[in-house]
Amino acid sequence: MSETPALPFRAGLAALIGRTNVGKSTLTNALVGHKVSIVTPKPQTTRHVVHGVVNGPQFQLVLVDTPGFFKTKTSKLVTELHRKAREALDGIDLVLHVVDPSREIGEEDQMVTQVLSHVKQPRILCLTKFDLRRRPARKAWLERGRDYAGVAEVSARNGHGLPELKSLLAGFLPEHPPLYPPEDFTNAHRDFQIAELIREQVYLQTGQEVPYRTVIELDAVEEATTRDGQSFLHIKASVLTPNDRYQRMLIGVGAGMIRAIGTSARQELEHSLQRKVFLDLDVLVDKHVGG
Ligand SMILES: Nc1nc2c(ncn2[C@@H]2O[C@H](COP(=O)(O)OP(=O)(O)OP(=O)(O)O)[C@@H](O)[C@H]2O)c(=O)[nH]1
Ligand SMILES: [Mg+2]
Repeated sequence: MSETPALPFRAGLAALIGRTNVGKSTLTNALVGHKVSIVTPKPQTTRHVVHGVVNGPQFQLVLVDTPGFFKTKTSKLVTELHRKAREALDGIDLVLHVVDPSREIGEEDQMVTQVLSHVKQPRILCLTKFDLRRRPARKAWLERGRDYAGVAEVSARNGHGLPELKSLLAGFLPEHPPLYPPEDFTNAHRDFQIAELIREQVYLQTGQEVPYRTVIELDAVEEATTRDGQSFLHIKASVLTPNDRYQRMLIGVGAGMIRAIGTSARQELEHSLQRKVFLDLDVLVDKHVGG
């Protein structure tokens, strides 16, 4: 009786590239099963490249979530984000071009398509937001799918097509031992994740321009104990912003804004860290914070 040879283990990196707001971070989180990257309805949410790890029976797929491409009058932040997205292509095994068929194909999509037409790695086209009924650009994207090594249609919101996408991507990974220990689901350190969860609330709770003029600084993260012996994490952080006008907006009338940001950030932090958190949040002017 002949034994079936064991399947080789596959591991590698897949970069999610696309226009801003298509759902790259939401898809990363849904595939990983943990929140490794923050998500908001505002463009240019992701500022840093984050790895999310998906472990399968015979593979480890490392997703590289990147800042989205965004066309605007060039600001330092946007140029920097584009550089990060391009750099994320170095040393990766395959590219997942994430697109949103609920929006017409625009200039930013063309820009991404053009950047990706030069990459040597296999490219997969992934249409997101399958749960939305109106997807006017679906047909046009599917036609463009001919130029890719594979096409997937998914919803990160209801899970449609996610197992199929995982298998599709895993098939393109090289034979390689795991890159991360099986218990890790991200390369991000705890303090980075804490600052990101606070930044997410700044994005969610403030108006159009404010979030882009902020940076979160962690001043201290300390173990502490209440008088009745309950342990908690004491986090002291500051929202830095370049001038008084933004500072006033962030603080809000009667400190209402910063209090709302603080309350929801604390709830998110407690959920993510699975423990009690005390968050002490300040708004400070730092003229070096740009945008
Ligand atoms: N209906 C629906 N909405 C989604 C889906 N995936 C993402 N979204 C929404 O799309 C918006 C943008 O999602 P993100 O994951 O932050 O998009 P992104 O591509 O990472 O954006 P940047 O980081 O700014 O480049 C958010 O409001 C998400 O809730 C989906 O599958 N279905
Ligand atoms: Mg993102």
